[in-house]
Amino acid sequence: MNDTADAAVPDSGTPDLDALIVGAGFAGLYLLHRLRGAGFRARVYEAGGGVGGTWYWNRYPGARCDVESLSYSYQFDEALQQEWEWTERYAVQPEILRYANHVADRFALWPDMQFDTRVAAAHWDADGLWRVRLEAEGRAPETVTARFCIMATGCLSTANLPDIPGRNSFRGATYHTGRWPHEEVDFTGLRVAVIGTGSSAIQSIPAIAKQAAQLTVFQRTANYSVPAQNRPLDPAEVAAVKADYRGLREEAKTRFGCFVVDLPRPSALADSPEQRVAEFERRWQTGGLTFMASYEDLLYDAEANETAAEFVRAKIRATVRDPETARTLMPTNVIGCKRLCVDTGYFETYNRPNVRLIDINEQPISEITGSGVAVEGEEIAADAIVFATGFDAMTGSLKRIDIRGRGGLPLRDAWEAGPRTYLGLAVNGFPNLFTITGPGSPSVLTNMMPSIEQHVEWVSDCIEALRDRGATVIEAERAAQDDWVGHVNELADASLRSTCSSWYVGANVPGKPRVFMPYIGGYPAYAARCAEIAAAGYEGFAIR
Ligand code: N01
Repeated sequence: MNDTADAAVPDSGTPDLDALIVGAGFAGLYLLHRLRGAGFRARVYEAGGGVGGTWYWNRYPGARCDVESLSYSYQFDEALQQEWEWTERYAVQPEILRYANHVADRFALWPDMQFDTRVAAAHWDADGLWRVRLEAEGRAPETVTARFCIMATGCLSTANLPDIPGRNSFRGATYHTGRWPHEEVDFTGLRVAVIGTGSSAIQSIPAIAKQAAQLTVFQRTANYSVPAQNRPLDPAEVAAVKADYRGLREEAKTRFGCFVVDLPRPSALADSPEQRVAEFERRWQTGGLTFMASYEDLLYDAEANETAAEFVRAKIRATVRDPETARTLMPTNVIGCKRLCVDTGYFETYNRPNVRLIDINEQPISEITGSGVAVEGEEIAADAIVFATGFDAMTGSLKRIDIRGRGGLPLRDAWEAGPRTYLGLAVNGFPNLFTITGPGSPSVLTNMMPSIEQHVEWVSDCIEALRDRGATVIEAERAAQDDWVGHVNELADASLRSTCSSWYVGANVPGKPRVFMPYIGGYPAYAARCAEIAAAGYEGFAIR
């Protein structure tokens, strides 16, 4: 840590808060608990009307986590993880939201959280404080000062709504999966159009198809999906995990994605075709994200990857009765390049007589009309349109806030060519600003809950360390940030994951710079590096 860098900051007086936290998702809740416990005056501001972050907004039918519930939960408090009862292998959205509310109750977080309040701007002032502008409907904007500003804004929270001509002329109801209404949406007897075939679409399409009179799916890129094989949790299995919850958590921390699946075999190409199919089939039957852990080289060797891709295509061919629909559903890109989807009855849904698939590469959408979706050659009548078109991932929620650092530098300008961070936690030019699971950290490539906990603990330990030595300002150094960005890019370039038009590289948002945003080296290597940097007195940070 470099104590001498940069000019001294004038005494700033007492701010309204030691730490201002943006967002009441799982990161914001734990930050508040942890910082308060360390004696800091912390407060959460949240645009939504309740806690839960992504699980507050993503209420679409079929929404469920595809990391197993016993692992997708906090581990920082043993009593909490012992007392909470998950009911299914993969928890549904309402259950995860209940869990978030339970955590807020259990740790008495409510008095220090303010809802329906959007953080519109955060400006670093010469006096060494963040001045944060809050906006709430029906109230005059308010400014709060804070020593530290912590962005717990989530990686997938700013909806991507494509600018399709005529979108606003549609007379029926429109929905975005990531902004689903709180009241129940009933599609019974309606003609529904779903645009997109990512994870949210793949979860919601089977549920919508059961209600709708007619469902038309507009697909731009076919997607790989594996069955969840969801089931109620067996009490004996839960008891076994709870008898040594710490053991499961510690084991997870040694794994790439920070959750435990069967260890991969070394190389798909080293096995015979029969052995390979047997291994893929075993993982397929186990269900979920374990499929991509079949072999170590699936994301590094195109030929190995193709063996897994072809296995999934064969499953689609065997499941979908109409050969033309099956062909359209078969992806041709690298498996795992876009986030692997996990489904319950997705491909089977296309065997229903009320479901139709349109490949918009062959029949492009020309416009949305008052009464439906017009593609080349025909208009598909619809009473409702569901945009399952994803998010402005990882940077969208940060760039939406007018964040200005030293010398008034806007974050939007600093990141014009793509996000640049040190460890995905801090940004040069933006002192005392932290980003939880920011770009440049493993985040979305891992189980988000332990990745959030690792960041929250690192940040709160860092703020405590500053207090202990009487320092008030910390800032990532330019050289350390450049080295980290270089390292993140180098790892991404070696992987097949960076080779397609995914939201990992920002390709889903027109005009967004193409940069592979998450750190691809896995949780263990990343967490070890963060710990080393802290142990070395916050190497790569200037502190004063
Ligand atoms: O979004 P997506 P999502 N015209 O970006 C298409 C997490 N998640 O909300 O692939 C037509 O994946 C787009 O097409 P293309 C998970 O990490 C987790 O589904 O860009 N189509 C794509 O098909 C996931 O990866 C869980 O060619 C357009 C779709 O819309 C991430 O969130 C559940 C279009 C968007 O897919 C995002 O998933 C759900 C346009 N103009 C989500 N623009 C669980 O844990 C976009 N598309 C269970």
